[in-house]
Amino acid sequence: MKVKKYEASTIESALSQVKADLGKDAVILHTRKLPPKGLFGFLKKERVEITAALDINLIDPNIKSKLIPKPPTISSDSVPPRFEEKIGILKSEIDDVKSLVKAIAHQLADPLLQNAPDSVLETYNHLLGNKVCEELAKEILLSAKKQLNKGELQNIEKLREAVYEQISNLIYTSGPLDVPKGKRKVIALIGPTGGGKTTTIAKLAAQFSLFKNKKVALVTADTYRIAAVEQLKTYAEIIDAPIEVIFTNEEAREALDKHLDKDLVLIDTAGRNPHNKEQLDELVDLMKSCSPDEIYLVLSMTTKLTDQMDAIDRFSGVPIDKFIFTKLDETTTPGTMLNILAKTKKHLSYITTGQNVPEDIEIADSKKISKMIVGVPFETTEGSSKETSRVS
Ligand SMILES: Nc1nc2c(ncn2[C@@H]2O[C@H](COP(=O)(O)OP(=O)(O)OP(=O)(O)O)[C@@H](O)[C@H]2O)c(=O)[nH]1
Ligand SMILES: [Mg+2]
Repeated sequence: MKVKKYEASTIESALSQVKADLGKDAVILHTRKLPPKGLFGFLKKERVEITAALDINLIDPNIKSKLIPKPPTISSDSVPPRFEEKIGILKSEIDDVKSLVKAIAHQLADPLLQNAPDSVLETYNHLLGNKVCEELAKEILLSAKKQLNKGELQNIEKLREAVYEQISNLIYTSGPLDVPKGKRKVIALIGPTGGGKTTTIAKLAAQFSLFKNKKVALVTADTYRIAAVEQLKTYAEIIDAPIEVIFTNEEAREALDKHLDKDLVLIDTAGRNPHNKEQLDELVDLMKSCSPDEIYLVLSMTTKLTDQMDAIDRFSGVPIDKFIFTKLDETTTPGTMLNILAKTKKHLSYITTGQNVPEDIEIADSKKISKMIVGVPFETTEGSSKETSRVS
């Protein structure tokens, strides 16, 4: 039952309103005269009110069709998707809506983003898209905002430039591995499995021996897989560097004693599962036996941030000096680097950008990484990159 009130100056005009709206099946429930309203009501005419009702099941189909929306029609030539497909589509649409609502809620709740110019929102969303953490993205924007006047803030170019500066300041880099003459340097690379340790050792060994004329020796503690030893042996042969394969901590010490005359000794370690305590304890013992001058944690940038932070946490039993970030060529989320460096305040030494030995390695450059995050494409063929890749 649908009940409605109609008001007009005459009963006829009220009735015609009822008929036009509810049709000829409408039932008049009540009529009454309305007294004139207001201070000078006595000067105005009376009005009429009709209360009419309609039983939706009895009404004229023409009127009913106007009152009840038709279900959407499916064209005969469109094939309805299968149930699972429909569910899949719905799920992804729900996910989209959820993230949109989340983003809007954040933007509404945050004083920085509330009523912010489009340039700020666009840059914020860009940073999030590159996987910079929300809090960090806001901090960066706030600092950038302080550098700009109102007009500059609305100019996306100016804002991005300021954001670029802020990000550069948050990326701590160590510069290249320092290998002074006459003082042997021992470096160990550790990290989760498959991060690129062995390939990076080969790149560093080749760069230092071929381009810097340093006397390099390799030590591998990765004896779990035959292939791992073979992998490093092959590189050692190519660059004509001695290689020691060590099974025990005692052998590690002996191997290092054998190469006191070298400029650089690079120790490759087996990939460790960050959740395997026994493996991590072994690594801690090995590092104590070797006592390298510097320990580098190698992390692949194709790994999720939560897994990387978890690995950093679990490897913290080993005194890590610096990071090497690998597989930059494969990542679409360069903001991850910033999150790690801003959070840990540790220095980044090298980045690697491909599988080619020895060329796909560069000394970490905060400005270049900042460009990647802010949106300028990563220029691996930039004029100076060949020079910087020579680990000088
Ligand atoms: N795309 C790309 N692939 C890389 C890079 N560095 C290493 N890789 C590849 O990643 C894979 C694993 O590299 P490894 O050097 O064997 O990694 P690892 O950390 O020594 O592995 P484990 O010893 O098993 O822990 C290989 O296929 C490498 O060619 C890089 O910068 N970019
Ligand atoms: Mg390896």
